[in-house]
Amino acid sequence: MTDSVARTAEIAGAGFAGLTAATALAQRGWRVRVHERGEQLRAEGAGIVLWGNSLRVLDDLGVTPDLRANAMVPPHYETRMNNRIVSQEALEGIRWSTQTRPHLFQVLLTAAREAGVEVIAGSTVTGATPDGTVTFGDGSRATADLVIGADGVGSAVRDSLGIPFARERARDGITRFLVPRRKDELAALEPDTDWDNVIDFWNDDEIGLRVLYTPCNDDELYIALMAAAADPRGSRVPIDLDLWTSTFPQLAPVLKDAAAIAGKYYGYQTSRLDHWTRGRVAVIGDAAHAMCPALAQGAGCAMTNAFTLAEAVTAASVDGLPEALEEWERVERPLTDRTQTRSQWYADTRSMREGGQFVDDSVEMALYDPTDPRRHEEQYA
Ligand code: 3HM
Repeated sequence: MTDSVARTAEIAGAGFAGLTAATALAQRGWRVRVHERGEQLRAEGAGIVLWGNSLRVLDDLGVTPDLRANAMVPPHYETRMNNRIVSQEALEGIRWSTQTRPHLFQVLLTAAREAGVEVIAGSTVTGATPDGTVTFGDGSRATADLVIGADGVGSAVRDSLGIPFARERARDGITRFLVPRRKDELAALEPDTDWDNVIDFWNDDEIGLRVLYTPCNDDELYIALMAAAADPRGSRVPIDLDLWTSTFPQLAPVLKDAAAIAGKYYGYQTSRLDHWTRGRVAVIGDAAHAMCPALAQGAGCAMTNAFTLAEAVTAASVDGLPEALEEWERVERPLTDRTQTRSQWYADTRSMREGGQFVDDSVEMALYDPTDPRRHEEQYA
């Protein structure tokens, strides 16, 4: 970027996508404001698995040491059916890490502020126009060279632009909790289990419940309880402790903690937009590509696309920015589309329960390096 006056960006949404885009832009000389409609700046949700693609983005932002300070790399991704081990994948050659969402959020928020981003809580973006005008809930407006809608699955920015999209709901959904590890109690129940592994507990009885057990650090455990939306007992919140402990007795101590939390059941869904950009406005993250969580790539794709967008617009001229956004979508979107399709296929078929799934197409995004300037040369063509 050679302009003497800093270019400006207005971003709707202080989630992982918005904060990643904001930090990458500010680090490249942009003047950036992020608007969060919530009164508090905090992460929703419990734990999160990150893969090589998003970890490389975090490397580039300079936050990897902060992230690692409270994250872990479990020895295996273990899959069980009716408590029998189906596979134990060491994920060799695949970079990954597990952490809590509040930790990732704090790391990104700190990086954004250090880069000079202004993050404004309680500021609701109600829409945007292709010329770079943003409107706010209080009736005020702002204009910028670039507007980003990182405002989630119900994106006001996307809807105000009238971008058509299709939404598909899947059969299953999930309730997520952050609870204490209770290592000693779990070890007492199953001494031979390596409770540092991620363990994907499936069950093939008629109702088909599943618990994904993901340790995030020494003290905190992320558990995700999956059930069909049509299953009133499995999808109930607070959780039906009798149902879940009778199906997964080895997890009783941590299920008890989960039962004390109100919880929210999220139905899996996929949304596909006709376009991710219009003029000077782009949408990223769940606003652009909500996906089933099977590959744990919702936030990962969001951070990947946020980063590549920041690089693409920085390399463009101010006048050429709308075309640069279209070109960014053209080159970056196909991999996200494939990741959505793959994740939805796993959700529809529940075939993760067969284990051994982190191969071939399923790790394409995990192995992608959005920071590699040569990434679109032959191997990804
Ligand atoms: C990390 C992770 N992996 C898979 C799922 C799933 O299939 O629902 C959810 C997750 O949070």
